[in-house]
Amino acid sequence: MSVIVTGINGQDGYYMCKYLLEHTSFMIYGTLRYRATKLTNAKEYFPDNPRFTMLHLDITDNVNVLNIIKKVKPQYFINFAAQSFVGKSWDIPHVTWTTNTMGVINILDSLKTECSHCRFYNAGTSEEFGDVLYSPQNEDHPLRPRSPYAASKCAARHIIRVYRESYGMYAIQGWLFNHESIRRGKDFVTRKITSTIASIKKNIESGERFEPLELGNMNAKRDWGDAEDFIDGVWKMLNQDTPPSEYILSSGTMYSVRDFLEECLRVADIQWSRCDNDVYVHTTTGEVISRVNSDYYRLADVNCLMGNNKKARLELDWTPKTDFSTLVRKMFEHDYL
Ligand code: F7E
Repeated sequence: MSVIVTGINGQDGYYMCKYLLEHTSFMIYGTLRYRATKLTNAKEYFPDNPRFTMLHLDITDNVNVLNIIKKVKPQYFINFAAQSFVGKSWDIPHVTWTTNTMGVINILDSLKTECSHCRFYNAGTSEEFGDVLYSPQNEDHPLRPRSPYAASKCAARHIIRVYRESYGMYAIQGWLFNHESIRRGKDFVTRKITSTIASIKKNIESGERFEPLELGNMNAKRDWGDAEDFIDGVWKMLNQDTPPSEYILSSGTMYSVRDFLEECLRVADIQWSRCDNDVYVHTTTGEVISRVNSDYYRLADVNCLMGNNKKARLELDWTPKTDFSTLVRKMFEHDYL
């Protein structure tokens, strides 16, 4: 019995493999695109675990997808491979679409032909709701994407439904609201804040000068949860009695980028005052800790997102465990070590 998890270089792929190794007895095939990464690096991920195998897989190559599915014949296929950086998706719309939409078609079609009993999960996103009509958003909220990234995920959602309904496949795409961890990439705003504030804190302590943190839209509000909590919800979504349903996973709370920064400064015990235009100044030295740089603004941003996770709580018995302050503390403390 085996599971394929794509995108193990990313936060979600890694935590999914970890969860499955701890909670199941399946053979886990974790995949990542061929770059210069050697497969022998598998040891870095799950040292000496005989149930973990690392494979190269590029989901944009349908031959590659078909061959891996023929070889592994998985019971579950969990796709976290994606161009997941919203801000970058305007610069690389083709890569975004090819990976996030065409890649999904490649997987669906190979599963249909070679492994139609396999249960398929694709990573969906709150970004699909985009220009929201009401808050909190539930599963019935219309899809109103604001970025090439979000549009690619909406298209994937539609084609997954088409395959589910046409071929009777167990194929679903949950809506995951923002979820963070110590493995989050440093281009995403949460980890950018915790890693930069951690290094500023070290500079303050050693009496050295520092470069300020630079951020974009401070008013953007997001529903930030803990990635490890969400992985459990994904596995529950994959193990429903058929026919499967699609669920929102979210913390159900909403904070602004400004709130995240201020919470991180509190956790770091850095004394600050906020001046006009969101300039944050260190009280003792007068140095600028953080300021706005319009280069980080998006062509169209989603102003606020907050998920209603009631359906997942009731039907999947899923509950997010980590609150906002705990999440910020966990990420900051890791980066400060
Ligand atoms: O931005 C604002 C930015 O890049 C959050 C991905 O996992 O979650 C993630 O997408 C907000 C936006 O995440 C900076 O404008 C301000 O409003 O951390 P982010 P995201 O775009 O919400 C969803 C659910 C996904 O599916 C995605 O794959 O923060 N913001 N200043 C900034 N954002 C960044 N990155 N950098 C800044 O300096």
